[in-house]
Amino acid sequence: MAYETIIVDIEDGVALIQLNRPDALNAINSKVVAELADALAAAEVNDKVRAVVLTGSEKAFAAGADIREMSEKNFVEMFTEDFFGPLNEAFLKFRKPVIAAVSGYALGGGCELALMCDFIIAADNAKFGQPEINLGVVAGIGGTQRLTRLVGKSKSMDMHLTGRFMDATEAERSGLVSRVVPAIKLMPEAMGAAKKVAEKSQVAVMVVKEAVNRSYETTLREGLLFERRVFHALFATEDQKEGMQAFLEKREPQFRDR
Ligand code: DAK
Repeated sequence: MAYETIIVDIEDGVALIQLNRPDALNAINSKVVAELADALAAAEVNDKVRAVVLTGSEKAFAAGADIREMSEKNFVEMFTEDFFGPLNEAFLKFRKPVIAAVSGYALGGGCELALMCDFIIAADNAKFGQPEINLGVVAGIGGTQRLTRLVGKSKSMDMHLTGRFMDATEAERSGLVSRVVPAIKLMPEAMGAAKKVAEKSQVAVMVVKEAVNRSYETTLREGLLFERRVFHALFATEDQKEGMQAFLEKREPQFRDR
């Protein structure tokens, strides 16, 4: 599929997906939703892709859902089209790791898009916010849920109720992002992290993603059991034998995803 609103490049096991609507600060419209969902589905079945980096431009990761497109819609249209539903589903289904590389604005649906990724690396000029309250609505693709789990109730309420923006330092302090780097170093940092992940055993990588995500869905007791069982299961792989043998032989492991 030829894309209009995103650019996809595959390099060294990493698919770099860049939002490409610079005139609208990468606002997410239905075309972006469809193209992102398609790119993820393609990445899932492409053996050359072992990790994904999702990014925007220097000024904006994404300034939210496209207000122009949304403004005229009524309830029946939103509901029957399940506006934004396919994007959420595409991320929930995607089993390889996705790193968000955020520079500039990540607002509303843009912040929520970053939150759908497995972790966020931010440039020092990043600004996160859930300003939907200013438009007379509420976050609708995970903000009230995912942001709250990451930063806690008080800060999440503050963000959603006041619509204020959080800078990169506050975002890192609050656990929203995993690293902050100077803007100029954002892409090397994110691509470097993704390439590092791409070198690991893909089976183990996918198990890590499943296990960490499971912690949001279950009790601690069940989560601990799930983790222990998948740990046991990895002893059925050649990569576990190789990884441990390589350590003992003081060499780099050669994983074969088996
Ligand atoms: N949508 C459409 N166009 C946008 C946009 C957006 N979200 N954000 C910016 N743009 C456009 C501007 O209209 C402008 O276009 P032109 O006027 O040049 O044609 C261009 O991008 C540059 O923007 P500015 O001129 O405003 O640039 P500034 O540097 O002055 O300001 C800003 C940057 C990011 C502070 C400002 O653009 C801004 O406040 N943007 C809106 C931010 C926002 O409110 N985001 C939240 C949107 S609501 C759901 C589905 C979706 C959602 C919820 C539920 N369900 C299905 C359940 C999500 C909702 C949202 O995300």
